[in-house]
Amino acid sequence: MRQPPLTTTASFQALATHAADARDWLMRDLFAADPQRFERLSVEAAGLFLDYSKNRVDGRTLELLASLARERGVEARRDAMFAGERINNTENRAVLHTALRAPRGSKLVVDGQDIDADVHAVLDRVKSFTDAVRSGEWLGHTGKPITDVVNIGIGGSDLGPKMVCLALRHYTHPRLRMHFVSNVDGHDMDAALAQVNPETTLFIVASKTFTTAETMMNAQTARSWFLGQAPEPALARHFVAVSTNTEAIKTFGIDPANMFPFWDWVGGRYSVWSAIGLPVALAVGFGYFSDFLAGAHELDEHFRTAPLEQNLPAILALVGFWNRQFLGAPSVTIAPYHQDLNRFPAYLQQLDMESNGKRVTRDGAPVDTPTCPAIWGECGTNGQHAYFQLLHQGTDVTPIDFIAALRPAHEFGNHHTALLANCFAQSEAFMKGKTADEVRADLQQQGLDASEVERLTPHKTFPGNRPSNTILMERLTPSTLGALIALYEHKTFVQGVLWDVNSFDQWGVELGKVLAKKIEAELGGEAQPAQHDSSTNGLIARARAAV
Ligand code: G6Q
Repeated sequence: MRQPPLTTTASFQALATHAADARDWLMRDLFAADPQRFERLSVEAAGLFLDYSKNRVDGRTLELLASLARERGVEARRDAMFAGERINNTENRAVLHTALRAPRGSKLVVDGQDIDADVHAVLDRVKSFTDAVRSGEWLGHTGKPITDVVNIGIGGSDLGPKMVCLALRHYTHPRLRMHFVSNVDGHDMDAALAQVNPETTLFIVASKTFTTAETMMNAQTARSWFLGQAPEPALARHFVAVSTNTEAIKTFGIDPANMFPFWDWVGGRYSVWSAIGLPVALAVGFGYFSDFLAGAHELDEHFRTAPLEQNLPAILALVGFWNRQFLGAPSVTIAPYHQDLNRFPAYLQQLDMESNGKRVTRDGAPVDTPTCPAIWGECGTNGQHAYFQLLHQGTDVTPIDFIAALRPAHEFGNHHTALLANCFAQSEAFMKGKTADEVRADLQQQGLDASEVERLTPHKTFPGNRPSNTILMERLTPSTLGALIALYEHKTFVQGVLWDVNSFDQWGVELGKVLAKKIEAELGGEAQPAQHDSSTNGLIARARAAV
């Protein structure tokens, strides 16, 4: 059904009126007025606890946001996604990453394809292959067990497995070292190959399409490097592929028996749950990989069944939408207070910005409001010593998602106490700020004279009233990590429905690819200055002169 422009909807207009009042609210006052605020504005599911009380919202804001979600058809679109309808309308595809983590027996059949059977048949193959590599039964061509795995992929075929392998490093097999090569920059491959031995290395060529330029170049380089030191038949023990493109894999020279398939209804950035997760299953073993899928499934069930008012992904999406639309927040910071989630902000950058970085609706009309904010971040406490200055005292309001585990996976207890103290202190500081009067009182107490107090006060004042969410889990485990990723996937989905964009295509990445092909030919061959502007020609000329 065609959606009316967002700003013309009754709920959006009610929110806009409400927002005019909310602009003057101080969160300090909201907390003071309601001792139950934390209890009322927090929610728990699938091992995740979300505190969203430190946002500039009240009960009415949340009611209006839930009405907007209903008016935009969030529940119906959610159900359509789970049922396998072709909601990716510009590519005419279903969007079924949720089916990849559904337990055996879910009986989902879409367009005659028995999704449940296909998914579990591949998972069975992932299990037997990863069991064999991990146990040492799968040997390299000279009879030695595999010690190193090099995943060659980019974008969705890299970010997910890499982030998850890092996050679950406590669960990884002691013999297997994981490497990820994504960049066409030869330094990336060079660094990986310098660390591995061809006799004991397994290469995974991970590409949904098996046409991605960077991955193809990296895969060819790895193949040549390997064949420089091993005979051709050895390829079968050292190269496997994850793809939807069987023909291209055969052409590349990988035995189809070493291919792990997936399907066009799995978007790249939603593919870590598919055979693209092979590095994860190799690293942590199929049991923990299954726990990872099960954690995501538990969150899926929550998303599918909980009313919007108690639905974690819906709340995260609605509050984020409020901050973007009505408080004008141009970006969102992701701050995991867990070093093992080091790559999580980068992962979310792709998930959110590639999904909702759109400017037209599903019908091709311009979206009449700003859409996806920029997503960025870094682990706490490191970020505190870098860009948190801007978050506290800069001119933009930047909402922050704090993410922490209550229990660490190490035994240095005092470190964890310090870490959590910092995490909670930051959210408190963002909310409360420090008024000019409070600063003055402090400075006077330090014995500064009156003119010095006045000179320093504006610099030391914190406006506060800056929104944040805090997501807590008991521990970072395969299951809670699965739930955490699914939480953000569905948050992204809900925001996409509010803006009425197609969150599942990514046409914006195409133009640069086409131009890069042309310029690559010019760098190695004849320049075509008539095709470019003076800047691009100038840059090409400099690179040609340097060769
Ligand atoms: C993700 C994008 C993109 C994709 C890469 C790799 O949603 O589509 O990041 O994953 O371009 O694509 P291939 O897996 O086809 O090599």
